[in-house]
Amino acid sequence: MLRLRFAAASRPKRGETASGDAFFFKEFDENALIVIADGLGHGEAAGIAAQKVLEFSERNFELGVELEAFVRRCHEFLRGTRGVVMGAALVDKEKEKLSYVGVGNITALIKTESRPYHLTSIGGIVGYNLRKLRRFEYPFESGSVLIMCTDGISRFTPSEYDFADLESAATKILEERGKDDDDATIVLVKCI
Ligand SMILES: [Mn+2]
Repeated sequence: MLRLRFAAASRPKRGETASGDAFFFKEFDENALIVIADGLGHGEAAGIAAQKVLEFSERNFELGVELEAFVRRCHEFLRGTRGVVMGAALVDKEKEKLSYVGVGNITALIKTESRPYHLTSIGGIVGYNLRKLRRFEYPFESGSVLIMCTDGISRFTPSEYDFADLESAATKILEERGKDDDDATIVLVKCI
């Protein structure tokens, strides 16, 4: 069975105290659920929507094994808020597979020894308008790193970073690629 390492780095937009981004990581049974969310806009109202994603995830992480249902129920829970864009990934550590459901502008990819897999998102806003969800499956093997970012992180080439120390990699990417004019969050999950 795969073993996972997790690291994240996050900070609000310059001049703001509250962040509109949130992330969640939970291992249960042979699975791990990873969630990242970016509340529409920034500041307090965006933060309320993002915090609701955390609250939902903490209560319902076991629903992660049905990832579309997890995101759809989260959508219902967020109604009346500003809404979020979000990515939800479920790692099956036994089958060495990663399932992904992404809605809106979240960057997600798997860095492997050979080629990166870019994880596909559909359009929409969780809590506001959601089309039919699509779940994509990818191999997730020893040495692979899942990278998930909100759009407060500028595009970067993963091969330019060293993921041996995951905490340092998350901190360095946030420092070097974080945009001043948005909340910024990066989440890393590595298979060892
Ligand atoms: Mn953003």
